[in-house]
Amino acid sequence: METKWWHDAVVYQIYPRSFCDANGDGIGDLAGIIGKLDYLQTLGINVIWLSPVFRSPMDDNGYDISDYCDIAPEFGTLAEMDTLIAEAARRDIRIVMDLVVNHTSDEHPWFVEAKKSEDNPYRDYYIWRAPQADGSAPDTQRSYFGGSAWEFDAATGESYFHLFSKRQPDLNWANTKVQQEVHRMMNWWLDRGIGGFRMDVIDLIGKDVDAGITTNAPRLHPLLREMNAATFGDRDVLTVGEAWSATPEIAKLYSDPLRHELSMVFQFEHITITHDPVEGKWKPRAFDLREFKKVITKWQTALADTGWNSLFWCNHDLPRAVSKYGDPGRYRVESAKMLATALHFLRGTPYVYQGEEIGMTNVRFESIDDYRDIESLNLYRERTAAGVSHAAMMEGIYANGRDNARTPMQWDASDNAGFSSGQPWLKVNPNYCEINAAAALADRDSIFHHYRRLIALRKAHPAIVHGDYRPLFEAHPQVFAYERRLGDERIVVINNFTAQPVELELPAGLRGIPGKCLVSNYTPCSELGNDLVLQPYESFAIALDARAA
Ligand code: TEU
Ligand code: CA
Repeated sequence: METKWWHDAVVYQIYPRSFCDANGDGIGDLAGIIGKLDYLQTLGINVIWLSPVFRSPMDDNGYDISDYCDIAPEFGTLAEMDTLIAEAARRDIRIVMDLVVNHTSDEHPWFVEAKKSEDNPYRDYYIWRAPQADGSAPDTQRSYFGGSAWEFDAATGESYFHLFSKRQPDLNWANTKVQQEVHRMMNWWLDRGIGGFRMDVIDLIGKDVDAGITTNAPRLHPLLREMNAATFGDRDVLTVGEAWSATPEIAKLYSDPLRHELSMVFQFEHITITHDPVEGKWKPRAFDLREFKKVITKWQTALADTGWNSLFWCNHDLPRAVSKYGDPGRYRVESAKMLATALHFLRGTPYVYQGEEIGMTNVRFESIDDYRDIESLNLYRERTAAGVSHAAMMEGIYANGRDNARTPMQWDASDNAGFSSGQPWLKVNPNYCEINAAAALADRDSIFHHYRRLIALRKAHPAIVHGDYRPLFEAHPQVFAYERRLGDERIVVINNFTAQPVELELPAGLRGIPGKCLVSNYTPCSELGNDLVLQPYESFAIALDARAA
């Protein structure tokens, strides 16, 4: 497999609204990000995935774009965007933009035109259908944000399709004009020196509503190959597609270099195992380590020779990792470091979501009125109207609501956690006096410096990037362990996922093998003696001594 720059890269995701506010209006902005590039350079990341900063009425915080070639005034200007790209490049950091082309905002000129009449030249940029004879929606497709996926437009007597909010009408990708418009926009940004694209719900763009198919429809991969050929194919950039519906076989279709589609996809199987199969994420399901290990081993093994994995615990739609999979209380530091080690030694490109590197936690706001996420608010209304109790719905939001990830970045212990001198658009998590970047930077033993070490190790050890993956202790209910091997370089990674000590009997092949501790969240680092007693959330990686191994 040809080595690509993003094989040993580590990506840092920024949610601009919540990262850093430079002008005191309570909303994060590009100037705030530029001011923190040195912090990110110290962390050692090479890529910033920037969630949308384009002009938008912010119905879904920017995932509803009204102008793809301009910056939302609350985030800044195109000139500032160029400065961010240049200043990041000076620190060997590339900027990956968020490509949101399954839908636009209903304020995008294309949709404003399309709504004017049935024969408007832009009408077919979107998906319109006549309502049923009884006036009901064309079909029963639901929106992910609640309600029907069809919105009736009285002026033209037809309904338009929207898988997300009704202010996010879906584009009609069967229309070649739409394809060309998007390709033109993508090349416009590539010409400005960006490092690639994260592609929003890309598994939906091939949809065939008449056949009732939304994900993985037949024309999806041909569309991606055409996009590749028309835009980033001959440019050395990173492309990652968000694909909630991906299986390992489908992920290989996207990321097999011989197919000329994408670099990798975000798949979510290790996330949805914590969702109720029927009620979804609003009815949290306990995390089962053995189930998790099966999923990880499946993906590591299936994409061992073809394609490439992305590695992540959280993003702007998901709860905070330490709260979901670790312990946000007594063992917050140990468990956050363990989760980082467990993920960063796997095969694939790791993604760090802003605040993860300092162990930020979920939040429990008193009132539903403190929440801002359209998905949580819509589903709160819909589900409580359908009889779900306020308390049960709040537990769902506390566990899996998206605002958990969107509370302002905690920079220091000053007012508003140093995020803003104004009133933050979303309340700051009250634990910012204890959990903040300034304290983490000052503490050599902090989660921040642990991430720094992991990111540096990925650059120094080819086995972490290209080595084979071999699961260990597969049946163990508390321990997630595996080995990475490349030539005679062998690295063993052992993680206790619980607050209980674990006695571990090492297999013959590992017993007594000397090695060098690469990273550990306990000192001294454990050795591979005969047996091991792991402390709560203990986690370490050892490079085995090749002569002995
Ligand atoms: O997310 C797709 C998606 O399905 C999630 O929105 C949804 O929240 C899911 O329940 C995850 O828990 C992408 C973006 O990441 C998200 O922020 C946007 O809201 C959405 O698409 C629409 O653009
Ligand atoms: Ca601002």
